Parts: sequence; structure tokens; C-alpha cells
Amino acid sequence: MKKLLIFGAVLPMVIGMSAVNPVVKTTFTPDPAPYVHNDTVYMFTGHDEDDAQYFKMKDWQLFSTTDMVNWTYRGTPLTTAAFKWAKQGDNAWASQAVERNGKWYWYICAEDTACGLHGIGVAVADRPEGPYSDPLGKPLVPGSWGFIDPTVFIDDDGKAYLFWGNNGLWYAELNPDMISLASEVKPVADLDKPEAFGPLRLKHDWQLGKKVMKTNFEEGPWLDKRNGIYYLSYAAGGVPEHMAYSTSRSIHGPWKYGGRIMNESPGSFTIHGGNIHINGRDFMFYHQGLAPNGSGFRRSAAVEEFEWKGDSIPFIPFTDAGVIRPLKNLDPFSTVEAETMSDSWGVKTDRTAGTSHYLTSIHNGDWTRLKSVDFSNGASRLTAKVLNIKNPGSIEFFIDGVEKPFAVVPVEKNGDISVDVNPEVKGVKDVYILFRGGDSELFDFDSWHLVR
Ligand code: FUB
Repeated sequence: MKKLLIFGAVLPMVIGMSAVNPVVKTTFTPDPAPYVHNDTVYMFTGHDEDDAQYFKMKDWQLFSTTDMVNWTYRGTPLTTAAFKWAKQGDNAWASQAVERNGKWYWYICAEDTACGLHGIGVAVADRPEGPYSDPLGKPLVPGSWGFIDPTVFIDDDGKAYLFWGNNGLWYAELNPDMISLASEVKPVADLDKPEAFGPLRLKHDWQLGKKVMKTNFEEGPWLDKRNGIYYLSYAAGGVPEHMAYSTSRSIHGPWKYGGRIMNESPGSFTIHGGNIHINGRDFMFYHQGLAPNGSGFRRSAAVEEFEWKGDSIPFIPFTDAGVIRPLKNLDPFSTVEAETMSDSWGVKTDRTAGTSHYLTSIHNGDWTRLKSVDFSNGASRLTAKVLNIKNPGSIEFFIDGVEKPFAVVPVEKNGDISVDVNPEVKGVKDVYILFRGGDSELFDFDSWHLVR
């Protein structure tokens, strides 16, 4: 790996080789649930705490991208506090959100205090970033053994369904209001048939002691439909989990085992995710444990691009590079949020709901990276907006592979700071933003943009 040498200091800034997977390194992002809305991909995730030694999950986060390589933190819009029926401050497990008729419905699982087991709740908002509220004040599906990991699917005929389960798989039709059930809760047929959900190969003796599935299905269902075929993908095989799928010509089954999609997730004994289609391209999301300080309880969302093999989901290998070809270039002449990046080191994001977010916990040597930034014919000025100054410092902007910054922003006070830019920088480049200062925390960073 090539490191950047600046002012005699070797900084942890890798030129050209920087990995994009996992896609967020400012916070842990388990159980990614992507959703395409117009030209934007939203990624709803859980949140493993930085010091988690077991599942330690209090809230759910939101990210978005329009290019599939640079992701923007959109806040922490939902916490267990939104659900009066749920155990507070813990067990905020996997979720998925969907938009219908201008409303956003975020299905979560959390511990139902009435029984001490997970149940499924729904929160509703006018915008993906909230504010969300629980319209029911009670679980949509009360707690029961294995009632985790809700996935929502709206069929071509407008009928919506909720599937969920760990060591069991259940489903129900949703009413058009999306917050009540139109059917009984039914078990998915043939969950015990290897031809439907694959043969189980137990890896650890201790797994024989639990309520054993006879098939591959473990948890984390995800539904998709393509050319009239329903695709149900899921975490499979017992822990460590891999990702597999089954298909059906009907949402009600029978299901037919399709095979393995992904191997056991690197650094994580669970895997959880789902696929999307945008601009004629297909992407599979999952979580892994390879971010700095990552582990099986500190998991991060990752993405791989794939191509369907006819009617089959292919086997998708894990990569460090992730999505290589952006959907489009990033426009730095419009406001670029500081919390937009393809990679980072050291920095964190705020932990609030709402629409205004920023980069925080910034120290000397921390950096972010953005891919495919379109300078077009060059810029003359750069404006950066900073807030919450704790100590003075600077923000240095580099082009990939060039050791001299093209812009240096001295930071001594809050607000907008404008500086000259090296006008030679033209075309599409990757940009590194390096923070410099003393030994203590420096300042918070809100946004930046170029001026022609
Ligand atoms: O994140 C908590 C639990 O771990 C999820 O609900 C499961 O799918 C597994 O990823």
C-alpha cells in the first residue's frame, strides 16, 4: 500500500488502493436494507455500538447515494424511544423501509416488553429521514419466538406483504394502509424441505441443541420479483451464516432452492442484506465485520455489483473494492455535505435525527475520500463550512496521487471559509480531505463546494 507523505508525516491515507467496502466507516451499519427511490438509493441500517461485545443496538440509521460509491449519512431517524411497547435502548434489530403513496413505512423488530421476545413494529414518516412516529402504539406483530428481521414487499398487483423470521419463516399480507395485517400470520410452506430451502449442513455440534431447522434457512429474508419469479434470499446454514436463495412462481410458494449467493461473511458470523436494481445495474448489499474495530457484533454494510445469470442469482464473491464504476460523477459545484464520502479514517458523524448533519470527532491526520469528483474545466475558489470549533487547524484537499493539496482551508472560526484553488485541477478525480491540527479534537465540518 502506498501511503501519502505530507510534511514528513506518514498518514494513514492510501492512494488509489483505498477500499470502498465496507461503504461506511464512520459508524457501524449492520443489516443494510437498500431502497431505490427515483435516482436515489437509500440504505436503512441498524447500528452496532462501537464498544459492543454482544448485540448492542439502540437505534436505526439512514444513508443515501446517487452514484453508488459516495454515501451520505442522513441521520439516525429512529430509536427504540419511538416504540413505547419496546424495551428501551437495546435490541433494535434488523429493519426495512418502503415508500408508498408519499409515506415512508419503516418496519423494525425490537423486544416486545409484553413477552420479552422480539416483535415487529412500524414507524411512518413523510420523508425518508423522518420524523417517524409509531401510528399503532403497539407492535404490528406482537412478540413471539423468532419474530425478527421483517422484510416488506409490494407486488405488481399492489398487494403488500411482510415476511420475517429466525429459525422459522412467517408472512402476512398488509392492508393498503401498510400498518395493519390483511391476513393471518402464516408459516411459509415447505421450510423443512431441502428442495425448497436447501440442505442444512450443521457446522457446530452446539447447533444441534437449538430448535433445529431441517433446511438451510436461518433468518434475514429479503424479497424481489423479476420476470414473474419471486426471489427470496436469506441468511442460511446456521452460524456462521452464508447467503442463499429460493424462488417461486407465487408469493405463497411452493419455493424451490436456488443455491448459495454469498459465502460466510468475512469477520461476521451473521450476514444480512438484499438486492436492488438501478439504472440497468444490480447490486447486492450485505454486512461484514472488516471495518476498523469491526467484529461479529460491530458490523458494516458492504455492496457488490452483480449480473443475473438468466433467471438465477449468481454466486457473488466478496471484494474490498466494492462498486468500481459509479452511476455518475459527483458535482462539487453544488454543496457537498462533509458527511458524504466513499471512505474515511477516524471521523464520526453526529447521532441525531433531522436533515442537518455534520462530520465530528475530527483529529489531526483523519481523512475522508470521495470518488469520481467532476472538476470539469476547473475551479477558482473553494468554500468550506465549519462549526463547533474546539481547536484551530486546517482542511487540506488533495487529488488522488498528487502530494500537494489543491486547496488548503485554514480553520480558526466557525462559518464559511473561502480559499483559492489550484486552477490546474480539471476533469474527474478522486478527492481526499485531510484534517490537520494539534493533538486534541479540532472542529466539526458541515459542507464544502467549489466555485468556478
Ligand atoms: O442485527 C441483529 C440480528 O443479527 C439481525 O436481526 C439478524 O438478521 C442478524 O443480522
